[in-house]
Amino acid sequence: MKKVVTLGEIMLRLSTHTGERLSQTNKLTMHYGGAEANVSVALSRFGYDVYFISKVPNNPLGEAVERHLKSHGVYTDYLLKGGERLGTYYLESGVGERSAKVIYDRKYSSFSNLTLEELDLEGIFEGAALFHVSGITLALSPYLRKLTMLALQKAKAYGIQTSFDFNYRATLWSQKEASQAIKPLLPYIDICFCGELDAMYLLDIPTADASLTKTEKLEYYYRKIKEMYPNIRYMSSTFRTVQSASNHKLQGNLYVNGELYQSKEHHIDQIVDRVGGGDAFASGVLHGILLGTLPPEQIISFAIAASALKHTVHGDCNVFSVEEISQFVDHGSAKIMR
Ligand code: KDG
Repeated sequence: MKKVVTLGEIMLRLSTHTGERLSQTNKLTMHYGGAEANVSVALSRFGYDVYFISKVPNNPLGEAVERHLKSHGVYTDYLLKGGERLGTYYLESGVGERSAKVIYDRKYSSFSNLTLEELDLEGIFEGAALFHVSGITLALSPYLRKLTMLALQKAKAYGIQTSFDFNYRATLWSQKEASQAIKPLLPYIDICFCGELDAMYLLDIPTADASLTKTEKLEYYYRKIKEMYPNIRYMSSTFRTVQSASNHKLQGNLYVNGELYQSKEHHIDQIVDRVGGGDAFASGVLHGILLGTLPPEQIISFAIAASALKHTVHGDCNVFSVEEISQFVDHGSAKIMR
């Protein structure tokens, strides 16, 4: 199967139970998260040989993380050991009108302290079909910004497709910092996950005419990005229509060869856990592109079905197979899987 390389932080996630605030709870549930780690797990489950580059502490938590990755078939050859601690985040569950809340505790993590000297990029990309990374990695340290640039350059030198998810997190860095870090990388990107807000606030594209529909606005932003970075072959994002806290509609967008392809809307009438929905979507798009034979309409339908299904299970990872997602493509509505 094709080889995929990713670079990012894997974190411990501790979530409160429904109806409990972090400040009052005495019971937390463990999961593992991290945008690129989630994509790695999904693509590995789809059958790819995924190599996850990261660093975790040499302690039982580092071991647990490695076991998690391996249990999903992800290769940990480039999972360095050492440093101070595993990045952690807390998820306070939302109820009704009260939204869920993410609280990071990831400063001084082993991954964020990774230095350029520790990782030899030589050989990692040999034989790979795709390298994927996200803006979260860039936000964590100046070293990781440099490492990401070097990795992208190396991947391009090997003729490998590259994918970048903006994944802007306002609690990690400012728009200005993100913009300055992301812009120089885009000339090395083939597949880009970004939406209207990324285009406006991180790429400084003038705001679309207010009279346009939301689809026309997205087409306008994607056209502008393509003018600035003609190397980007695919751009993709989701539209989310919020009906109520647990009831959303999701639609996928994929822009390729000057055309915007849209999936039908998936109606999720009982959201269990939204976290990782974007990574499940990105994995679906990447799978469609890596197959090399799927028309854009089918790529985007598969990706949005993968994301809708992710909303029905706890944890950050997409744990559905290609067959299950494919069967779900024609469903209008996502229900809890028991
Ligand atoms: O995309 C999901 C991620 O946001 C989640 O797994 C945690 O990587 C994470 C982050 O930094 O927010």
